[in-house]
Amino acid sequence: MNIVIKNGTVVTAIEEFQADILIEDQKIIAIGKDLDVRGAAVIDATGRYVLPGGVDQHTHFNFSFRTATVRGFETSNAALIGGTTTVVDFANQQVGWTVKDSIEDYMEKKVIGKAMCDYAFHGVVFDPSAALFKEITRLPDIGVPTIKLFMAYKGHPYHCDDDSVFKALQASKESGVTIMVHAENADVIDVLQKQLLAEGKTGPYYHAVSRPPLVEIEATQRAINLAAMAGAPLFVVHVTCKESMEAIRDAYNRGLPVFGETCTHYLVLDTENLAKPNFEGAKYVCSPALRSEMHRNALWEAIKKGWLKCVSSDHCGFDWKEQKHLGKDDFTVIPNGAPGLENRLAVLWTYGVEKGRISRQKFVELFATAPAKINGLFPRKGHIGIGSDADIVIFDPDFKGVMSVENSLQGVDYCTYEGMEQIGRVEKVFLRGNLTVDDGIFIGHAGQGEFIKGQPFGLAYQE
Ligand code: DUC
Ligand code: ZN
Ligand code: ZN
Repeated sequence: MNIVIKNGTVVTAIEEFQADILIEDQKIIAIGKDLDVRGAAVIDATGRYVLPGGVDQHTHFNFSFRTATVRGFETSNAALIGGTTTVVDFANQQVGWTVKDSIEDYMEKKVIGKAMCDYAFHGVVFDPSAALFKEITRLPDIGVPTIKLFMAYKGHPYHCDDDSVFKALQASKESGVTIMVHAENADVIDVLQKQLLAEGKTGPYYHAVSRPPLVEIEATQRAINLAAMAGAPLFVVHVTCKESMEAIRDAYNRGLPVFGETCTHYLVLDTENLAKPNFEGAKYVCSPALRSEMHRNALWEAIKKGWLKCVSSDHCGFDWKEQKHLGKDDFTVIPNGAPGLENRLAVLWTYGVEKGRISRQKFVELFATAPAKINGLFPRKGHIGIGSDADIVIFDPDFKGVMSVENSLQGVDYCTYEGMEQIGRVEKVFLRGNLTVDDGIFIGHAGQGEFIKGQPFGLAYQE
């Protein structure tokens, strides 16, 4: 049966207007006033904003840090109650395997039958062999036009050196693959970690001390130079500090195709969270580390002005009690990562739109449209337009509450934003035309999420 969403204010990345939206066979087929909607089920959105379903281009449903592994796609309904209908998840290459086989294996064992939101993938390099660099050119054939390299994490299986980053950049450009980097200087972090531990500085706060802004700034500048030498576009993930952002902005202004994102937690949390007593600080151990208010303000300006392209969650769900406590006596073994998939809309709306830092249009761009473009999913995803998937959020702007682990679907024993004010609420969500959240409650089922293939030559090749 067709569905019509009536009387709402439709918000896109460029405008907002009063209109009805007609949905048929998972797609938006008409937008306007006085549509012929005979026979359609009517959803009344009076007093509500009608937003495109969010695209979170940075989730780790599959990540391990030493022995600890994150919550998987069994918790992907958390995306939906948070207004995100598509995630682009980091799919790790297995050592000795192709990226293609690794992703197929991941899908078969951990995604299909479990995913509740739609999903696409970035590859993640674990085995930078000659075969891998050849394979990069073929990744678009499997609908994966992006691949990430970790410049950080010395001694971990996913650490990559400059040799690998440069070769990946060289391999990427002909076939429109976007190289993403986690930019931190692995050697300097390793030295600082060892020195701090030798001085008996073992608590979570020293995570930030071992990863000062300059380790990120240096690696970001290096990655930009490697990309320039390779003549390839570059996308820097989770940018946290002013000078890294400025390096990206200035490179772009010099004519280089260099782009970046930031993440929700870097906009509203800071280093002081890591100093919380009773090992609470471990909840905020993620990399790069949280920064000061000066950097937060610079990031808000950057997303408003378009110097950083989108805001992701870097969702990475390790429990505090069992998993973060592995690093009780040594901050270097605290699993890196924090959950946030469910809170991305609430944080951006409450602390961005409601505080007057960004417009509703900019919100939609950062939350849905730009990440869809970066990953070759636009205009199918991230947009309310004729022919787009009917991924639609009906948003109540009048709700007032707080963010909490209570009622969370993230499957993690804490909320990164516990107790913080929340204005507005995701009331209903349609995933390809199917009502999957109603009155804020998930009503869908495991396995309803579909694999969405990304197209090559995304935003990093276009802007
Ligand atoms: N940083 C995190 O905090 N978690 C996952 C991976 C990463 O780079
Ligand atoms: Zn990272
Ligand atoms: Zn990440």
